[in-house]
Amino acid sequence: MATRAYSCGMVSSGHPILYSFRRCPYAMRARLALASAGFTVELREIVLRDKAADFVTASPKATVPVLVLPDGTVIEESLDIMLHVLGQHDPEHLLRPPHATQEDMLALIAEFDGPFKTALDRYKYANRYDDADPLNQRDKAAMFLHRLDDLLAPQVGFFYGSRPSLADFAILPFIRQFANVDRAWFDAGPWLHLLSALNQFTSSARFAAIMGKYQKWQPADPPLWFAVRAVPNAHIQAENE
Ligand SMILES: N[C@@H](CCC(=O)N[C@@H](CS)C(=O)NCC(=O)O)C(=O)O
Repeated sequence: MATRAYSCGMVSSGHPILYSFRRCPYAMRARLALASAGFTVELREIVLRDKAADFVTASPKATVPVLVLPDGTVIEESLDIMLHVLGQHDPEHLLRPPHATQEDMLALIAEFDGPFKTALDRYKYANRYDDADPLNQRDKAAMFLHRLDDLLAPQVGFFYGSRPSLADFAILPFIRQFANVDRAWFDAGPWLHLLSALNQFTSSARFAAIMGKYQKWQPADPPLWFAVRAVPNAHIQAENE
């Protein structure tokens, strides 16, 4: 895991600081892991077109999410944040699903962070890329969806068993992003298990709890505590009913 030390005296509360952006799927990953662990962090909402100086000082690469630990360690990759948080406390066993090893999950996540995300960006933001044909890119991204649909077929709802895992929470925010580019097209696709899993995820109490709306953080603001306590994961609730 790549971490950096940060010593500008910005960590004052004894709690980690999460620089986040509500709609960013990478930041959703971090918030989902923190919610699962039940950790409290100070949330600082970043506006990407007007990044706070403290955020850029903490992490010059300036992408969200960034987690600054009380000892000044800076974790600036979403997956590293998930692994760090769940490595400390993993009450829902996201790192140990019934039907996969951590290596299996990391391999799947790498496919979605790599070629799937490359195609997704060229589909969603085709005008930012020379020669990107959005429909061709949509087809490229869609090839990866069949893989997920096959994984979901035996247990309906989760990639690796009867409860969510690191892979579900790392990948589903990006499936949501892909689906929302053209929701009617996605909903008509041949990935019924994935559609059902996505709908279950986005309508869960857990997802609602990590999607709170916050004002842009200003240095003079009092700390805004992000602490998801006892919000059931709708998946687990359903399993126990
Ligand atoms: N590899 C990074 C990617 C994070 C990322 O690209 N986040 C986007 C927002 S969704 C961002 O901050 N982009 C910087 C910008 O738009 O200036 C991670 O996993 O955390």
